[in-house]
Amino acid sequence: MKSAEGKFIVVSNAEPYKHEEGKDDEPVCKEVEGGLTTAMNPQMRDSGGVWIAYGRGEKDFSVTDPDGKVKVPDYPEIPEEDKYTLKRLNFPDSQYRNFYRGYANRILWPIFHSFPTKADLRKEYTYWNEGYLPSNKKYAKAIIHAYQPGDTVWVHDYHLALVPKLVRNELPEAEIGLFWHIPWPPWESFGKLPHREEILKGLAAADLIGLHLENYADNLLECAERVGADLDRGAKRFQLDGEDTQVGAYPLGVDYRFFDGTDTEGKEADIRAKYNCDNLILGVDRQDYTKGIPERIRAFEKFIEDNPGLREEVTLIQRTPPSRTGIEEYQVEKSKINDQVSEFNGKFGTHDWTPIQLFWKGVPQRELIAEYRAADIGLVTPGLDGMNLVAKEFVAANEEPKVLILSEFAGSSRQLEEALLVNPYDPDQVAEAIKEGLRMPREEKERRWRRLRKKVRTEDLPSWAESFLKDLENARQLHSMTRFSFPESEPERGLS
Ligand code: GDG
Repeated sequence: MKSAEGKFIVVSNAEPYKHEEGKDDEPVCKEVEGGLTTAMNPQMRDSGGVWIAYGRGEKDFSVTDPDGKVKVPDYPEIPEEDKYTLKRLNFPDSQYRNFYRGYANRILWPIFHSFPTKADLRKEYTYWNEGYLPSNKKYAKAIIHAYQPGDTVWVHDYHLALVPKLVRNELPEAEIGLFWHIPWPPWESFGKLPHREEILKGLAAADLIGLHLENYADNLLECAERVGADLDRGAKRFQLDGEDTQVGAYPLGVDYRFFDGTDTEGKEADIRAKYNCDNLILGVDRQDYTKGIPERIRAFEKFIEDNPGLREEVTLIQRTPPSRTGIEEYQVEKSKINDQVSEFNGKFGTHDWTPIQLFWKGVPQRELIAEYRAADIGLVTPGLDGMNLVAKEFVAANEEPKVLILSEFAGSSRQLEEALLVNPYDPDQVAEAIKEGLRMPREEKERRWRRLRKKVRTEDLPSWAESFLKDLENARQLHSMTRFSFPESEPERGLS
C-alpha cells in the first residue's frame, strides 16, 4: 500500500521487534507488544520499507549490520521477501533516560492525558540535556540518511514531535506525515507544558498531522492559535514559524482480517476449562495509570459484593504487560494493584475460585486472541485513552456475540457506540454494566455485536492508513505549490 513511487520510512520510538537472549545464548527475535506495532506491521510487510526505532532488546545490536540494520520479522519461518528493514538507533543510557523516562513520559504523557499533577516539571531540563531535542535530532538524522526523493516519511507519536521540523530543515520537498496516537488535550492542560511553542513549531513542519478524533484535532488547532499560529479553522490548517500544516481526524483501526481469521487451535476451550467458571471477564492493558486498572478492579469488587448469588460464577482475568518499569509512579501503581487484588481474593476467594486472576506479563498474540475468544465480556475502562485498540481487537477476534463494556473516555467509544458505555470512575455504573452484560438477552447481544463487528471490519487498519496517506499526498502537493507564499513570517531555520 505505498502511496508514492518511493518507499515508506516509518519512524517511532518503539521498535516492532526486539532480539533477546535465547537458549545457548543465541539471539531470539520477539514481537514487541504495543498499539503501534500491531497497527503498523501489515503495512511494513506489504511495502518493504524502512522502520527507524530505538533498539531496546538486550541482544538487539548483536544481530544488526554496522549501520544498525536487521531484516524483520527475524523468524526462521518468514521468507526473506516478507521481511522489511528495521534500523535500530542506540542511545547512551543517560540520554535515553532523559528523553524517554524524562521528557516524553514524565512530562508529555501526563500533560497530554490531562493529568498535569503527575507531570514532574522538575524534569524540565530533560528537554535539553542529552534528552528530548538531541534524541529527536538523532531520529531526524537517520531519516535524512535513509531518504530518497519520492519517499514518504511517516513519523509516529509524541516522542518525536520535533522531528518534522528537523527533517524539513534539510529536506524541504519531503512528504512528511505525523500521526499522534494519544489525545490532544484542551489548552488548559496543554498550555502547562514547558516548550509548548517548540512542540507546536516542530509539528507544524509536517504536511499532515493526524489524530484519532475530531475533538483532538480541534484542541490542537486551538492550542496552535494560543501560541500565535494563523488559523484556517474551516480547512483545519495552521501556519506557525513559517510552516503550514493540515490537521485531520483518522480513527485508527485494527487488522480485522488477522484478528478474525487467526486459528487459535481451540486454546480458548482450555482457558475456559482452567478457570472452571461460567463467565469470564477480560481486561487487557499495558500497565499505565491512564488505563484505569485500580478503578476497574474496584468496580468488579463492587459487582461481587453486590451480587452474592453470582460469586464463583464470574472471574476477572486482568492481563497487564509491564511498561515504563523504570518510572517510580508505575512501580507504585503496580504494588497498589497487587495489594488491592490480593486483599480482595483473600476475602472472597474459595478453594475452587479466585475472583481476580492478575497477570503481570504479556502473551504471544495468538494466545491473546485465544483469551479474547475465551472471554464472555471485554472490560475496557481506561480513564482516558487516545483510541484503545484492545476494544476493537476484542470485537474483531470474536465471531460469536460477546459483550463489550467500554469507557466513554476511550477514543474508540466514539465509533463503538453499541458497546455498554460507562464512566470508568463510577464503580456502581460499571458494576451495573457487568450485571447487564451477563444478563443480556441473546437477541440484543447479537444485534449489538453485528453492528460493532461491521464498524471494526469497515473502519479497519488498511482503510485508516489509506485515508491518512491519501490526504498526506494531497497536503504535500498543496504545500509544494504554496509553501513559500507566506512572506510575512521568515522561517527560523532550526530548532535550538
Ligand atoms: C497507544 C495509545 C492508542 C496488550 N497486551 C498484550 C498485547 N497487547 C497489545 C494489544 C494492543 C496494544 O497492545 C495496546 O494498544 P492500546 O491501543 O490499547 O494502547 P497503548 O499501548 O496505550 O497505545 C492508545 C494506541 O497507541 C494506538 O494509536 O489506541 O490510545 O495510548 O494492540 O493487542 N499484545 C500481545 N500480548 C499481550 O499480552 N501480543
